[in-house]
Amino acid sequence: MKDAVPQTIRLSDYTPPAYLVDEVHLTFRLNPSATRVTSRIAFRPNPEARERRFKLDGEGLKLIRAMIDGEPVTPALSDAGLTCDAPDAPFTWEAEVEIDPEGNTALEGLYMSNGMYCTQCEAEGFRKITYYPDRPDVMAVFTVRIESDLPVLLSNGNPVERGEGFAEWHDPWPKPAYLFALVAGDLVNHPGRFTTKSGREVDLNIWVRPGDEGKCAFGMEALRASMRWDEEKYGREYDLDLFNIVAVDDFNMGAMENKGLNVFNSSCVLASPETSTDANFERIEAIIAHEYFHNWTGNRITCRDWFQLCLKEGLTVFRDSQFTADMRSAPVKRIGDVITLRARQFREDNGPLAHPVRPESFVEINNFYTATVYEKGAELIGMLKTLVGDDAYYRALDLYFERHDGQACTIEDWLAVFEDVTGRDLAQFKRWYEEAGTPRIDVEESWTPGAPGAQGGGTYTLTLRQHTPPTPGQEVKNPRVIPVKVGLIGPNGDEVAETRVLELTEAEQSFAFEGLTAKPVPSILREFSAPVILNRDSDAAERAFLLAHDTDPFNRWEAGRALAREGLMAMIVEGAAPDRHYLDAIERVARDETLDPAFRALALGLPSEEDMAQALFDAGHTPDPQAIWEALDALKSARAHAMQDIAATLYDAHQVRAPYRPDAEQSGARSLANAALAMLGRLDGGARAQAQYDAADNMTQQLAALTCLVRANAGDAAVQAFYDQWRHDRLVIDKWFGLQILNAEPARAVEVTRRLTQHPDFTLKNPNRFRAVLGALTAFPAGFHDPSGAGYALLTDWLLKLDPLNPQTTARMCSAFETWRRYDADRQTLIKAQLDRLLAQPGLSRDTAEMVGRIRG
Ligand code: 0A1
Ligand code: ZN
Repeated sequence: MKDAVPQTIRLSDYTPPAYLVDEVHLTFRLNPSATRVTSRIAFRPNPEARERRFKLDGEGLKLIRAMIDGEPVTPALSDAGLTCDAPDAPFTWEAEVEIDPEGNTALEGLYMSNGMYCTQCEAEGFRKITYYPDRPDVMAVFTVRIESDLPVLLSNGNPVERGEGFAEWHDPWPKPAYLFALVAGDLVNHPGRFTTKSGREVDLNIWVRPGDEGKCAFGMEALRASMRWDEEKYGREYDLDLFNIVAVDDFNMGAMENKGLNVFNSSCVLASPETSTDANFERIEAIIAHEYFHNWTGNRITCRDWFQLCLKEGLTVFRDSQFTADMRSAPVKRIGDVITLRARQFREDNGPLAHPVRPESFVEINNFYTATVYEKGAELIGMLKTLVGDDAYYRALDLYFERHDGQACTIEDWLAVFEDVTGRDLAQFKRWYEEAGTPRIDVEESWTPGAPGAQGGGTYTLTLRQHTPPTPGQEVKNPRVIPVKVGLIGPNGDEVAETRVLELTEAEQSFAFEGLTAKPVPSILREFSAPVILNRDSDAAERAFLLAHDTDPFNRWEAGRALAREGLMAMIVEGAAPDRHYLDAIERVARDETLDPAFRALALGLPSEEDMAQALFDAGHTPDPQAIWEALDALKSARAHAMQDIAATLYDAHQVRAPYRPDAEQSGARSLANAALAMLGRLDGGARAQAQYDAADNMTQQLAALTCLVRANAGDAAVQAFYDQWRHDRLVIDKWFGLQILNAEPARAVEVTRRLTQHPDFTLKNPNRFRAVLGALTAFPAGFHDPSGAGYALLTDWLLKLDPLNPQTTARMCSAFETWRRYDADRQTLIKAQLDRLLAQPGLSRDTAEMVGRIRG
């Protein structure tokens, strides 16, 4: 257990470290239940320190001995670390501790996964390995010796020496302890090579368990592409002779950017056509890029403290989005990013867990690896780039790398490089980092025709008003600078004003477009140029017009989405029939051969249940998850009937005959064909899906067919066959668990989940498996929010079981309850009872207690 009284850590309390570290020598004598770690650390007083107290972080360590400059010392120990008298001059600290990797189910620090030793040190895991100033502004050069009979012994940096039963590593780049890594096991590697632009030869490896070596080729190519891209786009070159990636089955997050030794959740690196979907391939490519890009944005330049997390995460997410846009389709990537932003970040920003992109306080930092820090953090970089322009953006980045290489920085440092390059005052922009909440922009328009007979004398005026609702602990919000990209379309469908960036800086501001011959239709917030909610009264005809004519692909998609959402609202609130405008307009898009199939597939997507719940709530209604599901179901059926001819044509026309490739072109074709298959499955009882299932030679096709069969209630045999075929493959079986829940009838979802938690392959020890089952239930609102409260109780039962083993994953999963206040009184009572049940649990972890406490309010 961590400290008895959880402390709130505040940004305003930051003080520089009392001592700095120049060098660290670590020796690990690996043993599953009793690993010995000896450390030799060169400390020196920090001239910037405000007080001189020698204090080291440490958790769950058995101290065997400690020495300062060779003399034994007896430090004062606490749950959180130790303090000791120390010289006011440079000195050497030596300590030996014992730790228990096998008993470490929290997966932070040094732990074991299937017989392999592995570390996870971000954010504060290093203190579970040895006593150390475990804070990112203490950067040091590490030398590591690993003693073990295991065949593969890895750490950061370059190998120094390898002998019988040991290996020694040296990382020349000073780094904070959170980037330390060690891996030891019976592993095999998929090798590769990369020559940097200056001619440095770099050895690349992906290390996996024997049997997985056939699933590394795609990851290796993604790594090489990322290395090349960072050189070309940002001028950033790799800085060691070796880059290792390791796949591990038990991992709390997606992957980790440890210097020269990235550790990946195996679901985020292993890929093969037979076992991975197109979406998996795209995600793997993006995560490999993300971790690689951290080498400069995160590792070479790191964060001064954890409040600055968005400094590395927002920027790195932005960079990996640029990479995917370049590798694949930029509009498709943007649409996908906005779908996730709205689903995860808007949900967070409009509920009890709302916090600024740079939070001001936390109890447990692990609870702040959030959509707000990552995804909204990336949106902030995108806005900055829009405001200063591309050229200034890249000049500012050059200055950032030049000025801050080797440093631990803050958001102030980041904004200063933009101010210095552009001369622009970014004080107002900084509010985006400091104030939580999603701004709303209301739009009003007016049209003044030109004098009679005068061609092109008309003026169109847009008035934009911004306001941000209060968020917990922040009642008052100030106007922000919001870049709003706008273009205008004339009545005949031609663009009459190209995209221009309106800078909204006031609470209310008007922008005039002159020289127009007729009243245009505005296309506002093109490319989703700011993470805001845009409110504009519009009718179905105008939405359909933009869906047909907008030159901005994002807004074209957005028009279709709005049309669908408004039609669904009318179905739910007024009992209306499916909207003909929507059905006609979407059919035209589906038929439009000039459009990218991937775009058409996205346009055929419907708002999620979560989108609808938020939209209903914003419009003053109490969302009913079952009613939302039924409306979506009815619209899908109406659409399937209305489009049956075109669906069959699309399905046939987009079958991919060439050998499988996970690229944008093929995956776009498959996604359109599978969107058509889903429509046809509502009409043919799953006949086509069964044929596709039987013929499938890749996971994308197999899973799409299986999903369709389960939805059509015709999947029992295929579900069993799928399990029999893939029972040896953990990652595929995760999919098998999830799809049965996500595609169940809502009234059966809790029962199906409960049954699957009894399955012999279900385990609490593996976060992927836990998320595949319980996470699927929480991702299915109509099932999770069953009016009986059975979904809430089942989730809570399992959270209570997981918490003593793995607080981090438990705490993250609690966000399933974050929207509770938008539901009816009965559901609120049921959820509150479960939140109270969690809080009443003796010994509840700090992670979970903080999350539940914030959610409950
Ligand atoms: N820095 C990693 C993500 C990560 C964060 C925390 C972790 O444990 C608490 C593990 C990984 C990234 O952004 O990829
Ligand atoms: Zn990251």
